[in-house]
Amino acid sequence: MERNTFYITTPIYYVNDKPHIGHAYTTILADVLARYHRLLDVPTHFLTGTDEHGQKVQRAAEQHRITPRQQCDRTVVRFQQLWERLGITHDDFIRTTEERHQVVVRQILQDLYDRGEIYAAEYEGWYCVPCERFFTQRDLRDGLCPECSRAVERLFEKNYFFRMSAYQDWLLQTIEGNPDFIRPEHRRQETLGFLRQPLNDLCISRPKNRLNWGIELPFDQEYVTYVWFDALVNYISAIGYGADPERFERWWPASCHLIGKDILTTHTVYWPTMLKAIGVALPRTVFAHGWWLVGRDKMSKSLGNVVNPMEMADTYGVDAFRYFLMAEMTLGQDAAFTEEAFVNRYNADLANDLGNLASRVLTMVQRSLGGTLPEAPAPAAAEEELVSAVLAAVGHMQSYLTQMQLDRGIAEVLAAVRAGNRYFDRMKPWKLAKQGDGAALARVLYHSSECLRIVSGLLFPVMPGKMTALRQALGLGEAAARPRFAAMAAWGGLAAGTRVGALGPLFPRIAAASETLAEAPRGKSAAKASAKAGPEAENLVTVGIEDFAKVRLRTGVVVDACRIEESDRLLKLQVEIGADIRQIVAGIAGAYDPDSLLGRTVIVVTNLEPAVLFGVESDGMLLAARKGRKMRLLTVDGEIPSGAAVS
Ligand code: ME8
Repeated sequence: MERNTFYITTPIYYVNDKPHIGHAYTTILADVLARYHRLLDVPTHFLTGTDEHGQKVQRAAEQHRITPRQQCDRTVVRFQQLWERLGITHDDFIRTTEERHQVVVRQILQDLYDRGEIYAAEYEGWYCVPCERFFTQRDLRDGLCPECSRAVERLFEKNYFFRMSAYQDWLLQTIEGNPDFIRPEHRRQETLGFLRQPLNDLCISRPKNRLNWGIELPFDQEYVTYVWFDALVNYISAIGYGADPERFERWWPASCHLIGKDILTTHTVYWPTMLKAIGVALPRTVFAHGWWLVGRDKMSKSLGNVVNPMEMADTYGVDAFRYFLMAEMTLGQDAAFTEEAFVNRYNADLANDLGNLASRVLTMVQRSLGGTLPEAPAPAAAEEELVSAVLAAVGHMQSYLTQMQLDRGIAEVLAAVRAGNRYFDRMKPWKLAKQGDGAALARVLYHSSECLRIVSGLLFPVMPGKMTALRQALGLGEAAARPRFAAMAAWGGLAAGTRVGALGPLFPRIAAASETLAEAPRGKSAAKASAKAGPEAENLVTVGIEDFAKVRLRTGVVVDACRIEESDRLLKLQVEIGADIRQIVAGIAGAYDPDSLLGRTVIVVTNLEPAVLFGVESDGMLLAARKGRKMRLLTVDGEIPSGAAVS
């Protein structure tokens, strides 16, 4: 990040099939990194695209009984539509069938051929069709392809070779002397290990009688270019190599080629030697991320476990999907995708922590301050923990970005969100409102809003849609969709008089599959079933004392209560439970006026999973007795402090 430009690339994806979660992951990650650099005011160029030549695409076309060109044109749209849906902000999308790319590939081939860097030779070796790669006998593992463990074919043919072996020592030294070139470190070691074995020359051609879907060699019409020798060039052809020197100089060398660990050798051995041969500087970093597994399995069509990113975005929303992928994977390691993990993280981080803070703060600014922020009061001792957690998150996010530890940066921001919730609980603004302490109330709401301003900016690259909505509600106007790191690093950015708007639930809680099942018996059919079965049916389920003991019951005192506008059944309560204040939504509006509840002692289930009702978070449940329409809250028989255990 010490450079003044940031050029990031994704692999260009094969158009043999529709995109899956792996493609979505790399592209979202590149998008998040690009967006963070824009927040830092670093001129950024983000390239993605499609790899349209080669055997995989030709095979897919044959299977679909269409031409390779049709295969490309049909499939590329699926990638482009997905990127649009996922909010990807690439500056350029390159297709290797475009003329601007093919010209450069031909130019490089001719140049290398003219200088003897490419030569013709009879080749005999093992060829893996799906991987489109040749292997020597020594490379094979148990006689199978070392990459995909499938059967290999013996091939004899004339081909063209790039003198890659000549660069072996140079490449070893370069990688040894430049720890940032391949990241993370264990991938650097993997390439170094590979390079300590003899390095062969690279076969860069395919005879047309075997494969004709590719860029024809400029010096032999009987051959097309090996798809990798064509594809890697996209990183320079797209930014004007050989055509627009000024543009090329502006962006090259790339700051980061982001790749999956599957394509390490091509990017850290083939590509640097190709660049060296044409006299072009190496990219600063090739970063290889880990693999998304589905549970414990590799994702594969045959296992039928391929995760469709479009479906995830449709079911859970684009931002939540982006958030999960970024927060869950420690960059460089593998991660497991399960919907259960997704729902758990969503509910914990987004519904309970961030969504809760946003809804509490915005609602109170509306209700108690008429939606207008006061003059910025200087933070005092009470705000110390909050301000330092939030500003520390800004610093951490910046340094974790440089270290490519995005998940850690996000964890720091979530820690700041939790500090925001703690501050709110500790300062009890609803109490201040009741007591009519306007100055103290304004101060708490200002600082809570300020916390939201900064954390929403920090999370903007990950969840641009939701964070823009939150920032718009915070009255940030133009800056809502264009946060800046510089503006986040200083406390007090919200101007006095800022109009704060209402916002629906940002992240409504998702009911986990297990909860849905647990809820089922409460439905109509269950009620009917138990009515038919008679009163004794109620006794069918018995629980042991150890099960009953799992339910945590505490006394609480209602300190604030109001109606929920859209519902005539629900009240929103703030309940003090010992040192804690919980927001609880209770279906008691038919039986109690809000004001009549203030100061009452109630019994609260405190370890129920939080839920969102009518967009309002509810963290606990009150106990009540009911018969028909009549309902009365459970309370205690005499004085006892809030927070007392009930058993
Ligand atoms: O290799 N987890 O294209 P490709 C995480 N055209 N990432 C995954 C993944 C998974 N399970 N599966 C795939 C090619 N990816 C070449 C690249 S570049 C000059 C040419 C991601 O369509 C990951 O980024 O097979 C991986 O490197 C890429 O998809 C491979 O995509």
